[in-house]
Amino acid sequence: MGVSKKEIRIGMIGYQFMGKAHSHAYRDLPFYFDPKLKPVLKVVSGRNESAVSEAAEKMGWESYELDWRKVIERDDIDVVDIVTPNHTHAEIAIAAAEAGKHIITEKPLALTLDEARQMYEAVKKNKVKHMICHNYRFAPAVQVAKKLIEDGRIGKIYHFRANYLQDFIMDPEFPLVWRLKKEVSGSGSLGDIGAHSIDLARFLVGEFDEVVGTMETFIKERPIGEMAGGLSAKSDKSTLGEVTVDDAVTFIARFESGTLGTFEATRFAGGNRNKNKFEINGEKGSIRWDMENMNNLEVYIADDEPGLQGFRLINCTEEVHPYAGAYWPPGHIIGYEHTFIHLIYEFFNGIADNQQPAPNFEDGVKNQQVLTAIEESSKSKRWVKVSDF
Ligand code: 4PW
Repeated sequence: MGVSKKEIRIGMIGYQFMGKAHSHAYRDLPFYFDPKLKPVLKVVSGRNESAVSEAAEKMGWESYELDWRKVIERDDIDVVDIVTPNHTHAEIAIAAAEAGKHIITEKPLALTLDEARQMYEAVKKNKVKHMICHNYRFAPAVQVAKKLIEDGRIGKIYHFRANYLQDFIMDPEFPLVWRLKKEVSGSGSLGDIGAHSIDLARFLVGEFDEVVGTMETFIKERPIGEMAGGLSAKSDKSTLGEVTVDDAVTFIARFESGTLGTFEATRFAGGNRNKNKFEINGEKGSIRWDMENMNNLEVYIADDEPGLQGFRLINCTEEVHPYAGAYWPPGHIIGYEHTFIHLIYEFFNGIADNQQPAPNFEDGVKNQQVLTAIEESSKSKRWVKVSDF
């Protein structure tokens, strides 16, 4: 028997869709990787006792609490994980930081840019480590794209083109869930899925300079209802309420590097369940990625031999591909849930090494500045500088 590893004790606030993804990551992380700290699933919290106790039992949490404040007060908790709707992030994160807990939160960082900044100030002041769950950065193929760019294989980047397309609310009878209420979610497609494209763009291309965009709400009223796991929902269909967020957003951007960006985030792209994709065109080549085929990266290198030019398909499942070697032999693919394992691996190693991993609350604030600029542009119908916010 080796020396036993130092533990890291987690308290998770919330337990639904993202709670399931995070719980799975904590459980599987030590199975595939050798993190510097061993996760212990100490406590999960939620307001509905029968639902939270069932979730605790099913997902392997040692205990549950009915009030998130109790989790933060506990001495046996090192990390607070926030997987609740967006309007609760700031209050929980600031209280957790004041209590000296490290924090991981779902995206977008907060309801507003102002709240996001307060969260970032709180983690800096209390010197705790922090991360935001932009998990798609951690797909091995996206990491390979990053390396190709950093190694100069694509050269100067001219275009970043991203679409994040979903269709789960196209039915007008899909209820008015929290994701469709501005006071709970902050925005609609923009912050829920557009924020991921913004994060991928910042990761791969760099900072945004200015944006111009337009947002639309196609279905203005819906039956009152609740999320019911994943992206499904249930409703009573008798009462209607107003949808106060965007169903779709389209925007273009200029990056500080001179790259031009073209973006679309919508929940009205029928047939596209979770089509999160980007294409990058540079002076020496191009790169394409699509979440629904997340193990593959398409790469075009302009100085390939004439006659053999075109996009090559790289299945990023080999030992040489970031994170992939921890799993299976080449060609044995991984999935959505594994991106969370990689993110949490970096988080725990960062805590152990006293290094701040990314994406973190600073990235969350920068992302939220872009979201705010797009909303402002959609209202004013003009180009908006991201640094104005
Ligand atoms: O990553 C996506 C999200 O940010 C998820 O697949 C679903 O859509 C859940 O929230 C958004």
